[in-house]
Amino acid sequence: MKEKLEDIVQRFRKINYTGSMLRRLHLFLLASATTWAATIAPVGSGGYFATDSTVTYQSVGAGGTLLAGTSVDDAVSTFSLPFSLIFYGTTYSAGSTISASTNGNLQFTSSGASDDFVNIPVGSTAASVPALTAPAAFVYWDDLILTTPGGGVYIATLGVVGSRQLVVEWRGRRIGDGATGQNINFQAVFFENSTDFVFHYGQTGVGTTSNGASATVGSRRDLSNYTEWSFNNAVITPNLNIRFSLTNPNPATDVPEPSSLAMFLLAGGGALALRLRREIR
Ligand SMILES: [Ca+2]
Repeated sequence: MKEKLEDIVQRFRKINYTGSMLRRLHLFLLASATTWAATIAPVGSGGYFATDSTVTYQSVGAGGTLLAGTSVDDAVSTFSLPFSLIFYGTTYSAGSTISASTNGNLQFTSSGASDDFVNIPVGSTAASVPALTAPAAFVYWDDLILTTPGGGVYIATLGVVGSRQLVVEWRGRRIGDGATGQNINFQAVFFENSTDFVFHYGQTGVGTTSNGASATVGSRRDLSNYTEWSFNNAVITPNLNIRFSLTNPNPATDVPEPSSLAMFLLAGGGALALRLRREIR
């Protein structure tokens, strides 16, 4: 039996509503399920492309060894590399010494590193005090204080010989944030037999200085060759993972990849509309 025109109109409304909802759902999923992968190119030559992703943060926990002298405010301590690594084309052999500042950066020098708490842009010619001139990884350069319970810089070597990871983890808070407990932790990770390295963030603070709003993030060989991910910009959020690589892993930058589920739903909405057009003819 043929449907009455009224019934067809009712079905049209219902199907059209469903299609509209699917389109809205698709847009929602596109916005929420998309993993943005942006790449920032280096300034100068021989530098690192920095690309972000989201990876669940994992503290090294008890597996880390507290670096002596770092459970304080504004200090530098040195440690020995467990394996050879290359930073900006220079090889630092296993056993060689580099420096960690409690204010969130690594400096590839065995002496004279800076504990400056006033972060400046990666490529700034303004002088740090004391001078910060060595090649550096600015993991989260801010005025941190690592006197919180369990605070400090921790070193861990993970994995098996040949594919080990060196993890340097900071635990503390941003000075002046009104807190007493740890609300910042993050890592720099270096890989044996790879020139890549990673910055990874767990807790990223509280209040107006949180999420990198007063921090410098990037890497630098010198003032002509560097990569600046961010400066005083609240873009450093929990689980952010930034990989530094000598080659661009992501030539088509800033293009979000829709999830397959969203594409499926979009296709579903289109199929409904097609069916609708057939039915009302
Ligand atoms: Ca400090």
